[in-house]
Amino acid sequence: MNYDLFGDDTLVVPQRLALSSDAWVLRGLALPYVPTLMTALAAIELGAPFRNMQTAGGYRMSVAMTNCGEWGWVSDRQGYRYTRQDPDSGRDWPAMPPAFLELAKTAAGEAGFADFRPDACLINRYEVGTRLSLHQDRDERRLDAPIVSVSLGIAAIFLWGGAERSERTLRVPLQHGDVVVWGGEDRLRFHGVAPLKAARSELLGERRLNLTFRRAG
Ligand code: MD3
Ligand code: FE
Repeated sequence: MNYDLFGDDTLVVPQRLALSSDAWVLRGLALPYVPTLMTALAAIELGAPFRNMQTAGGYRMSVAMTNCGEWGWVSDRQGYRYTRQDPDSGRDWPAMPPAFLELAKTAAGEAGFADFRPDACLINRYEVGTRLSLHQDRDERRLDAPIVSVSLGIAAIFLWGGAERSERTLRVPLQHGDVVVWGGEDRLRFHGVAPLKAARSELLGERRLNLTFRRAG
């Protein structure tokens, strides 16, 4: 991938912001990939539609989710886990598109994590007003691998906490095309997404999509 987004020699120069020692915001890194990502997403949605999963407590998550790759993250009355098949259809999750893998590997490399080979991509869909409460990502078998997150559509405030739930959170605005990579000592930080404020994106309307790439198996 080159950074000549507009094909007229105008270069998109990604900005790297260190949130901490092992967490990076790569501003706009995903922009050149957007058309390819959208085509691939449409195909994934046909095979594995977005759904609002249940929690162990019986609530439904406000964020709608689906997956692609060898493993998919699911939540139901039994709790959280990764599965090889979509429980709604009984079929394997749609394969990880090559452009997804390339973006995830490139982003991880830019943040200093060589040889990232994700086998799971959780796709979150936020409507205005929806949120993701503070949590840790610890259902993956490989906590030594980083997680790569790609934001698309309307902006969100990402909540960046500490090692304990009670620690204060910083608010990090994430825009369309931004990529966040976190691993190492930041891998188990508490984090979440503040209720999405009303806005309109050319590409996605009043919505935000987030792709998170993980090494789950
Ligand atoms: C975690 N998704 O799916 S990813 C999730 O925007 C999830 O949909 C959010 O948390 C979303 O599990 C956030 C972005 C992110 C960025 C930096 C982090 C998560 C982080 C740093 C440390 C821990
Ligand atoms: Fe998370």
